[in-house]
Amino acid sequence: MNRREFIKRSGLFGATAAASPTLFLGGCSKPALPGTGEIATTPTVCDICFWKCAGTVHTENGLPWKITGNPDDTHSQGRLCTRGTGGLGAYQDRDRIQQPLLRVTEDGQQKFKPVSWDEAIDFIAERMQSIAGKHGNDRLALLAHGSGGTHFERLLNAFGSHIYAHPSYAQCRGPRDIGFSLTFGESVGSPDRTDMANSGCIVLIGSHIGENLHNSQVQTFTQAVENDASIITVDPRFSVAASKSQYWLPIRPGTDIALLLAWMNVLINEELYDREYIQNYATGFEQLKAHVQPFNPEWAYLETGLDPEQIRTTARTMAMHAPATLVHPGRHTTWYGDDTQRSRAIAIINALLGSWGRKGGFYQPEKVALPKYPAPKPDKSKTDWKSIIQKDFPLAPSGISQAIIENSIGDDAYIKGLFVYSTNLPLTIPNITQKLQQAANSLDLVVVIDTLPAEITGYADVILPECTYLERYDNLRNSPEKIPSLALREPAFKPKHQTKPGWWIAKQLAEKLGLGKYFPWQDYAEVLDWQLKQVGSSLEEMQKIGVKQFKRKTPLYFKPGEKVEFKTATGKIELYSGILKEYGYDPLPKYTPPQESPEGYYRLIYGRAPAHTFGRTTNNPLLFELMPENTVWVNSRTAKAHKLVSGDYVKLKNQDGVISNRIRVRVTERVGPNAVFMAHGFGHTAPNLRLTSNVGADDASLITNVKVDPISGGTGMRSNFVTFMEA
Ligand SMILES: Nc1nc2c(c(=O)[nH]1)N[C@H]1C(S)=C(S)[C@@H](COP(=O)(O)OP(=O)(O)OC[C@H]3O[C@@H](n4cnc5c(=O)[nH]c(N)nc54)[C@H](O)[C@@H]3O)O[C@H]1N2
Ligand SMILES: Nc1nc2c(c(=O)[nH]1)N[C@H]1C(S)=C(S)[C@@H](COP(=O)(O)OP(=O)(O)OC[C@H]3O[C@@H](n4cnc5c(=O)[nH]c(N)nc54)[C@H](O)[C@@H]3O)O[C@H]1N2
Ligand code: SF4
Ligand SMILES: [Mo]
Repeated sequence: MNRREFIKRSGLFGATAAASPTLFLGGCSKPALPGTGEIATTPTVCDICFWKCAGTVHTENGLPWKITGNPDDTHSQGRLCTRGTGGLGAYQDRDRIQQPLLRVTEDGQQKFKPVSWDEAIDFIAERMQSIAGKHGNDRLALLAHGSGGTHFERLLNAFGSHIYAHPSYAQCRGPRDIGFSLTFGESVGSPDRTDMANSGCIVLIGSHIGENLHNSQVQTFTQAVENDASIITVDPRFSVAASKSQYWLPIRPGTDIALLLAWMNVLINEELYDREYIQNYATGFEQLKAHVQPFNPEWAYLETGLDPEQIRTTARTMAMHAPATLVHPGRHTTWYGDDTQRSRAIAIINALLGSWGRKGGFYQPEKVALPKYPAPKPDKSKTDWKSIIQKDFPLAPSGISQAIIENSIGDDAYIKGLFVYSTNLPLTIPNITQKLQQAANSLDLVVVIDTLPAEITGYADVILPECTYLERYDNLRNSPEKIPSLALREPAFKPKHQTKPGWWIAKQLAEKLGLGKYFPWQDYAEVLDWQLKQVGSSLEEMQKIGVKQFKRKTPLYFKPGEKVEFKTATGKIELYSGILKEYGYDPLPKYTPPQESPEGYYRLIYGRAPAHTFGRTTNNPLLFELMPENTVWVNSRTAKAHKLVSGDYVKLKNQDGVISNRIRVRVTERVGPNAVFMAHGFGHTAPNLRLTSNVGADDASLITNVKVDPISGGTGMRSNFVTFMEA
């Protein structure tokens, strides 16, 4: 009998919180005057988002003081963003999970009981072995987002399970990865390989750089603005980026493919495209040319609401600066369910402008050739799990998170045990809570590894408290980028309470399961030191410098006239995609008109706010202070019709009758009359997130109409509509 009650309330999560009344005193009765103590510094890699900026943690007498950016780091260029600067709040958060917790039933009621690490590890290992005995070793899955996920992936691989997914695929970059890979044979990667510092023209399709605070991307965008680059921002909302733009195109939501097709039509018919580049590198031009003929700017006007002359002028501006014109691929691209087609259209325009592999467009990234630590390698998967759990998406290169949940439901489900590392699924995957509950009822084991008592912990059998990034080693940062570099994250503090680093937890489990040979290190520092020594550095050196840059071995851009072999089926840039055709999809980008709003409802759009990363920082005491709650942006006409004024609390009701938590109104001209906008990450319901619980509204709860992209499996989130109710 596996019925798991969703456990909402447990006084145990923050049991000792009352003992530390202020944030900075850390229990000292008489703190030294600030500035008089002993200062120490430790290198870190910020983990408040996934841009991975390198920085330095400064402590005074061992107590937190500040985190600054490392000047030798290209991700931060010496400056952390708002959120990274508030990283100390993750360490100081009073609501952190303090010890392992096990689901028990006492007096007929399910609750979490604090247990020792030994007890927690024993319990998990036993359940894993029992699953393996009944169903085979390959039935465990991992959902992860973040640096420590690799340790658990290794653990499951060593055990014989290979099923995993990251929400950064099907809830984020999936369509873009496939769209660009199908076209250029490679995806855009992270950090995005955009050469904005050298661009003469930048086109942003929704990308709201400036609110989306990926650090060096904001800095290179700012550089482009300072260089007088022409910025063209396509966004139904007057975003921060729109305010820096030469052209703001307030598009009707969901009609971007119509605009992109019209731009192609102008570039091709006015012969503004890079003819030589297309001749040398691309295939399918004639098919593309024929395909876009009907889609002139007048046609696009009817779909997008954008002035045809403005569509022509912006296409000509793009061509004027080409190849130093970058049509930004965006990052969170799971919007309307036709997202791979939109990403393909963006890729194709970049090809027409000749910007892939060219200065001011997309550079060719390079990583440091860092050898792997010589530990035994787990065997490869014996089962083709993707063809079992996500067979409808044969082109998906990665695991699809919602498919893992769906394949965990029912007695016949393929997946029998689930590890969730650093991803808060109820706020992350739209419309998932009911399925999560069903999955939790079916699975033999649910392990959640988190730092906070987030909503996802309520579904666990065992909750394992990881220490924060400021208290642990992780893998060296080695990203594909312009200047290859390595960066070190090292503990600045001893882990608080009984929390432990991910690498330690995975190793304990492995040892208990008799898989210790896959984790032969005593301390993860050994792994890092060994790796660093292979490339002429050492842990000791990195402890001093934090970031080390390496010389590139490959050219940054294509050389003029260079023969390039693209990693596509034809070895060329595929304007027409033979693979899409072969699998029964449209080989050239197809426009699908968006779903219309029901009468009296407004399209719900969402995005980022500079002070927060999703829902992972809303309980961070320092960042909470900067932005305690989100607001719903409402156009003044809409506000008038509903008699709303700024500061009012309302509830939002969606097309399926789901009602949100209360949220304050912000009346503004910056969003059109047909849509409303809110920042994602608020409206937590977990009661032990004491600062943020029940504050603001959660966009995810209102996203019940999910449009799944048939190519990538991405969950399109923007076909939802809301109206206002009294709070
Ligand atoms: N409705 C809606 N859904 C979205 C989006 C949206 O805008 N709106 N955005 C999508 C995008 S682009 C993405 S990338 C995903 C992001 O999705 P997630 O990465 O799932 O985002 P969070 O909700 O921030 O969840 C992070 C979880 O990790 C925990 N955590 C933080 N630090 C650590 C740590 O050091 N160790 C461990 N073990 N846990 C830690 C936090 O407490 C939290 O529970 O969401 C997607 N889903
Ligand atoms: N501060 C901060 N920065 C972050 C993050 C964070 O949590 N906090 N998360 C990071 C992550 S993981 C990601 S993936 C990125 C996401 O950031 P981006 O990829 O830049 O943005 P999106 O979420 O795709 O788009 C949000 C914008 O799209 C606009 N929009 C809505 N509908 C439409 C439409 O139909 N057409 C067009 N053209 N625009 C539309 C919205 O008004 C909004 O301005 O941000 C990253 N940066
Ligand atoms: S962009 Fe900001 S939050 Fe993200 S890693 Fe860099 S400093 Fe940290
Ligand atoms: Mo994302």
